[in-house]
Amino acid sequence: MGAMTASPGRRVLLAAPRGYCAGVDRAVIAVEKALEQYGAPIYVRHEIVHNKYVVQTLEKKGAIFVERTEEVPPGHIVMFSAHGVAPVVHEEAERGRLATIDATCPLVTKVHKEAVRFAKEDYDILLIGHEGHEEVIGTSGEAPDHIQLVDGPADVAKVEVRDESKVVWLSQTTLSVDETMETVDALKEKFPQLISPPSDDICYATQNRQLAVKQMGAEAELVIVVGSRNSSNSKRLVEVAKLAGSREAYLVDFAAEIDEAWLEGVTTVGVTSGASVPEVLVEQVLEWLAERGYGDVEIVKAAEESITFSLPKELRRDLREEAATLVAERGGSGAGA
Ligand code: 10D
Ligand code: SF4
Repeated sequence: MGAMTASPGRRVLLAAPRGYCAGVDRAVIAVEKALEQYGAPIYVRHEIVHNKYVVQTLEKKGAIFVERTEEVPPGHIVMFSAHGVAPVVHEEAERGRLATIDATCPLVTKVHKEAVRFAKEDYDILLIGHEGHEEVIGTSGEAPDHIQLVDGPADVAKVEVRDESKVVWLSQTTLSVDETMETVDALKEKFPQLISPPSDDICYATQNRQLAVKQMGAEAELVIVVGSRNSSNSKRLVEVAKLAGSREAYLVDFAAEIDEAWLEGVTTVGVTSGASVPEVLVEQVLEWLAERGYGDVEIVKAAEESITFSLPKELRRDLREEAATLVAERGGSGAGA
């Protein structure tokens, strides 16, 4: 390997923006703050964000990740992940005598509210998203009788609605912008009166990361996206890079997963990361590349981001006390702390 070098011609294009979005930042800090304020364990329903490193780091600090609300013992605190939950999950927590902290991203909550509003007006809601993804499970749960999932353009043929003059589309926040537009075009062809969401459901962070990777995909022969396999927005970055012209694009959790063979005949390497990825992991990838002659780093800037969200309001209350009271009033073996 040797020292860090910059071999002539070889360079790295580094996407900006990349990595943490405002919703992820808020959710990760919320777990850390809950651990500080209330002590371990803090249960988290579903991975707080879809990143292996984040989950492992929080586990070491005392977070316990579960898939089902029922796994949390009565009298404990449970946090809901940034991807959002259906109303039935709040009911499960209530039945389980749990104090809750909701780390759902406000931009996911916005889509939930749109779903509730259009369902109230008795629209058929076509929710564009990936089947089985946590976010669409949560959004669909707001109005299961009104919402049907459309998983890409190929799904349009099977869509049926009750009244063609009352149809709206909504979407998951982390989709490919271009593929979503293809799906919407196909839906509009079928239902010309289809209405669009009042504002973009695909969030600013998803859009900006795709814009940046598109720019560098046109120049880089190889694009390395840092992100986990279950991260929808990270996976979309790999697809967008390839469509933009990069010969190859790969998703890696850690620098150690990069294969030397990917570099064969490559002069320009693009690097970016998903919205759930801490910057330290990108730094390690840049070091790995520098050790192999790709030490020149040029930023490819597609947008400026300054948005931040305030922490979940529940962090301002004494939740240990609340959880203990729930158990004292309604029975069940409590947290004992
Ligand atoms: O899979 P994904 O892209 O929806 O989630 P990830 O946790 O990787 O990134 C943050 C995005 C969220 C919480 C959904 F908006
Ligand atoms: Fe929120 Fe967008 Fe980040 Fe999802 S990707 S957590 S919607 S800001």
